[in-house]
Amino acid sequence: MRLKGFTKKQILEVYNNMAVSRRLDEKMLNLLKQGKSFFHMGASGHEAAQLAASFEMRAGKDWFYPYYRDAALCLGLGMTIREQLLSFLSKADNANNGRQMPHHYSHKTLRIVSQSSATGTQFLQAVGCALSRKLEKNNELVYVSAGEGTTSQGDFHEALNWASNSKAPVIFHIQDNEYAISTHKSIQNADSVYAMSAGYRNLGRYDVNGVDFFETNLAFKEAAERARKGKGPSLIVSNVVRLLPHSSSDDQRKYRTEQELIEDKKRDPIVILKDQCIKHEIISIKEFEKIENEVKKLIDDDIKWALSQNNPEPLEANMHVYSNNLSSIEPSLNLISSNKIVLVDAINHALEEEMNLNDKMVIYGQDIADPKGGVFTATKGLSSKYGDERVFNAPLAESSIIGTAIGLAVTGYKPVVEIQFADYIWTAMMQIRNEVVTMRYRSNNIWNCPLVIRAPVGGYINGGIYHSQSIDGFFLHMPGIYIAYPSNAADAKGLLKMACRMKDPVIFMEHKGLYRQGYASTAEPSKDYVLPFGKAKILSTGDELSIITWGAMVQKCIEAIKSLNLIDGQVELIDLRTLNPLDLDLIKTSIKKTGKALVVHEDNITNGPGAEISALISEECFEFLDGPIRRVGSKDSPIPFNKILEDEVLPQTYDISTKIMELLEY
Ligand SMILES: Cc1ncc(C[n+]2csc(CCOP(=O)(O)OP(=O)(O)O)c2C)c(N)n1
Ligand SMILES: [Mg+2]
Repeated sequence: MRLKGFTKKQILEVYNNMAVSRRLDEKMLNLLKQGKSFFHMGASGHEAAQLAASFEMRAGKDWFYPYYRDAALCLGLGMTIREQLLSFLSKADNANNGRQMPHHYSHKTLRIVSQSSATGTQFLQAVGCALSRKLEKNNELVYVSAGEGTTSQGDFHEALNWASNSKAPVIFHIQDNEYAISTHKSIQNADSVYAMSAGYRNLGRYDVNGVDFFETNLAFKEAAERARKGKGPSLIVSNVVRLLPHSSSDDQRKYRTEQELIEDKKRDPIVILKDQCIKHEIISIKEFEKIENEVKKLIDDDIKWALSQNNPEPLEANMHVYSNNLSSIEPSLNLISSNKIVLVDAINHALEEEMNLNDKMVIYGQDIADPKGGVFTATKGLSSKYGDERVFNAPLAESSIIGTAIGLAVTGYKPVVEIQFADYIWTAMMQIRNEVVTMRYRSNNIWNCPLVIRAPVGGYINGGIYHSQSIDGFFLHMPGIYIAYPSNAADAKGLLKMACRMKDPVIFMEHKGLYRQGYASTAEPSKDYVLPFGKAKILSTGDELSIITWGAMVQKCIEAIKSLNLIDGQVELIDLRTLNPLDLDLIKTSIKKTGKALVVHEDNITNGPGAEISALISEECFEFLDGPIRRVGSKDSPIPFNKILEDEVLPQTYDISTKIMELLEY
């Protein structure tokens, strides 16, 4: 006997998961009252919609980007009660080891990718993951979910745009419980989520009664079939009820009427499934009760077990920010020829060589494909040579670029993406700050996204406020991402090749003013010139003053030193090459010899990289200092367009030479 195509056994299995999810909500709230945990977000009311989804997806084969309310989905995929309890109690577990809040799911074997708390970041990552499934030409699907409030985020619309345009095999599941904490959807959205998404070609759309398991499941069946046949993504809006407050920190009686809460209870998906089965005489009340009693006993036993498990070790609190897999091997310099190449061509050749080596490497960004090959031509020829599946233009949306790159990277691809101008990286900052740099840490080293972000930075090109910015200060503050900032073509090639092979995320800063400069050109190193990160280079040795610099300031310092007609051996000039890792050992050795330090950077002074480097020097080398640590950097101002004004704001040779003399004479 079947009900709507489901066998009794199948329905009982679904019911069992519903009952587990509901009982977990109840018991977790009890544990919270007892002070055993500090935060809870319930799935009560959403169970049918989530299990309708998990029923159609293949655990361990398809990919999942659930949100915090997806407890029942995860149970449906095979996550155990114990796993959910360990996370809830913040115990020492494999999934996050006390790093992430409860209900932020992560499970490697079930392909549930670690989730952050930022609402909406998951959409673009799911699209990236789906793009990687397309590249693999397999029929794996990607599930991503969120509440209706989260569809106000720009990332949601960016994700629909890219997924629809590329027919990515992804199912967007919006669980519409009408509220985003206390804000009703009538205030949140211009129209229903279903109506708002009407304009996307290739997007299948479903608006279903999400408290009805069978109706919702039908939508997932169709959507999964569509995606597997290559017809494109789908959006399923499940209209559900939120039977609990938003979280354990919320009291919904403050903003919802009693009558409304009573009406919601009438749409309880568990009661509805039971009624359907009893009415059609497929399952009896007794059989349901038997399951409920078994579930209660099982959960009680598992709670006892979970409470007795170990807490995380304090010494592990800052483990896994990085892979700790850095190479320190300095290669020998073999030159291809003695002809010089410009820095932008060195970048191009590094990319070309690495694409050739790694068929999982993909390159994309705005205007990077041929015939243009990037606004600075860094990627010229690459789409022609490697095809538009591996080298392609992205939409004009930086969050899309980084978000999808995360999704590609977690599946084993190596996205090397371009942000056209670093000045426009800010719309991707949520993805970078809350996703890229935390992925390894928050998943206790289970997931990682070692992508490379190439970002043309810097001024001196008459680029004005929005084509001149330095971003090193912001990135240096962010644990979890390495920073390269080469000053010449050979270093750029060697460092970028290394970045393409690293196990951690890298931001690769390319100074636009150096791209075609004669002084930044060098003879081209061969394919095996792969430079380790964290190894600074001494450009001239000296014993009276150490100048610590990088990027475009290297040449400015060379010019400043020259302008002073100093005796050889007075000034030691250090090009850091990478800001993270910072070669503190070399800096210390130099200052122990010279006793004086000048840090020169293009970024502005306040909270610029020089602040941190100076602090480190004063902490580590205080006894060796014979003078104050000095800094040269931009004025604390936007960078104006007019050359006369630009010169005023950006550091000039004269500013550096003045500080050199001041310190030499100190
Ligand atoms: C970017 C961001 N802004 C704000 C928050 C705080 N916050 C967490 S959940 C939430 C409401 C989400 O509502 P909805 O998307 O409808 O999902 P629901 O909780 O109703 O299932 C808010 C505002 C957050 N986590 N991330
Ligand atoms: Mg909601």
